[in-house]
Amino acid sequence: MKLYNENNPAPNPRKVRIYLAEKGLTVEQVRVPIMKRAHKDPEFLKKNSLGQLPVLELDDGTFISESVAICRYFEELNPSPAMFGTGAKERALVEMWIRRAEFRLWNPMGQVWIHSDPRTAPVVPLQYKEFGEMNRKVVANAMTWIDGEMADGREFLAGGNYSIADIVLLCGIDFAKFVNMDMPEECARLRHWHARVSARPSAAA
Ligand SMILES: N[C@@H](CCC(=O)N[C@@H](CS)C(=O)NCC(=O)O)C(=O)O
Repeated sequence: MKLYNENNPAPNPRKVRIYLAEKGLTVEQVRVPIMKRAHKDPEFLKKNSLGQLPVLELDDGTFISESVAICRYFEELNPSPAMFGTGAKERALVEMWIRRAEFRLWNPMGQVWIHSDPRTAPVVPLQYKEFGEMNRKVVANAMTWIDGEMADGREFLAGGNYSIADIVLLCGIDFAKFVNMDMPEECARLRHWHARVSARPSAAA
């Protein structure tokens, strides 16, 4: 088994590395340097036709893309400690927060990165700068909304237990900062949550 990976700041491979660290799992890793466009190499496109990282190669030759799907694969084989929730309610809440973090925060954050960041300009044929910049507000609104949801005093995003939903949000918040979108000052609950999850040794992955 091999994990095709890229170093930070690439946020999607980081999700898998944090997850593996939390589970105490080790997997052979192969670095695919994005800056050298190795992820668009015809050989790599055979592994993931979207040319994106991470990708997990199984011993039977199957390739699994999508960071959360890769984590889910490991979860099925290594259920403890549970990172996708236990029981119907917790599992549903974890799923709900993965999707909310992805749709509400990651999607607009990606549009800022693609459409208004000078570092992506060389590989984006047409940047819609105004659209990209507009999404900064959408990201800030998402952070403020999540901060409001945390007013119930929950310790982690989906409730009382640290989960993959926290990993998705953590990697999103940290990449947003890399694209100059830090958490708004007034988001004290979100900032406290971020400090807590960042203090876990896995966050260094
Ligand atoms: N939804 C995918 C997103 C994968 C993704 O966008 N990965 C980035 C690295 S963080 C990438 O490969 N970008 C290059 C590209 O999209 O061309 C996942 O969760 O794995």
